This record gives sequence, C-alpha cells and structure tokens, in this order.
Amino acid sequence: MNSQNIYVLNGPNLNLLGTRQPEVYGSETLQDVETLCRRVAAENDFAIQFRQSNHEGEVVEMIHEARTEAVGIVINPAAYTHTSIAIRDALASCDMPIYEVHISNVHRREAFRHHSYVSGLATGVIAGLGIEGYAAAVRAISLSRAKLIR
Ligand code: CA2
Repeated sequence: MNSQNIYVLNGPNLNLLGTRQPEVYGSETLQDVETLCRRVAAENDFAIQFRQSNHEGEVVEMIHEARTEAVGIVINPAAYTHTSIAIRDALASCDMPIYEVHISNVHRREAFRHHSYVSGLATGVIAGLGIEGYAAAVRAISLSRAKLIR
C-alpha cells in the first residue's frame, strides 16, 4: 500500500536557507529540512511531498494539489505569511490539519512579522524552534491521523 502524503510547503527565499543570516535562521539548508521531514514521516509510515517556490501563485497551486493528495499540510509561507490573502483562502479550502511553521520566533522580531494571515485557520503554529519546528509539525500530523490529537 502507498504511504499517505504530508505536503511540506515553503515560501519565498527559503531556498537560501543556510547561506546567510545564520543568527536568525540557523546554518541548516532547505535540503536538511527536507531530509529531516522525510525521516520523521518515514518513522510514522507517511510520505513527504516537499516543495518551495518564490512565487505566490505557485504556492497557491501547491496548496490546491495538496487539497486532494495530502492528509495534512506543513507550511512555512515565509514573507507571504504577513501579506497573502490568496494563500490563506487556498488553505481555507483544505479539509485537513494545517501546521504553520516559522524557523525564527517572528514575535521577537519586527512588528510587521507579528501578524499572520494563516494562523487563524491553522491547526497549530510553531515558531522559534529552528528547523525542528518542521519535525514537530510532521509528527503532529502523524499523531492526528492516529487520532491522538484533534
Ligand atoms: O522564520 C521564518 O521561518 C520566516 O517564515 C522566514 C521568512 C520571514 O519573512 C518570516 O517573517 C519568518 C524569510 C525566509 C527567508 O529565509 C532566508 C534564509 C536565509 C537567507 C535568506 C533568507
């Protein structure tokens, strides 16, 4: 039987992870994030679809794909967190657990990072755990499928 998919979606500039601002985002790369998510998912018999885009519409399309193909979504919308009603509306059409992840603690940073269009419809929000936040979110979706979290 094929494993069920958890979609891990990443917004703009996260392809640059590990190349600068290590004091804010750590030194791991997006490839490291993908490897971590795949390991945690495999431990729980799930598969990961891992994506990144620098374009808002492409992130919307990824969410549309996840609507029918995923059992849960982990999303770091990056800067679109603070600007995108389109991404929020796309996520609102997904009937599954959605975890919003931020590598940094956005609430300790500039005021414009304190508001998220996504948080109000997310199942959970994780900020400031570094890339471990992705692992926690993948684990939370796995547990919710096992009906241990609602
Ligand atoms: O803390 C996070 O994960 C953020 O979503 C990252 C976004 C930022 O706009 C959010 O406010 C918080 C920025 C992603 C850009 O990441 C880079 C990493 C290294 C070098 C350049 C960009």
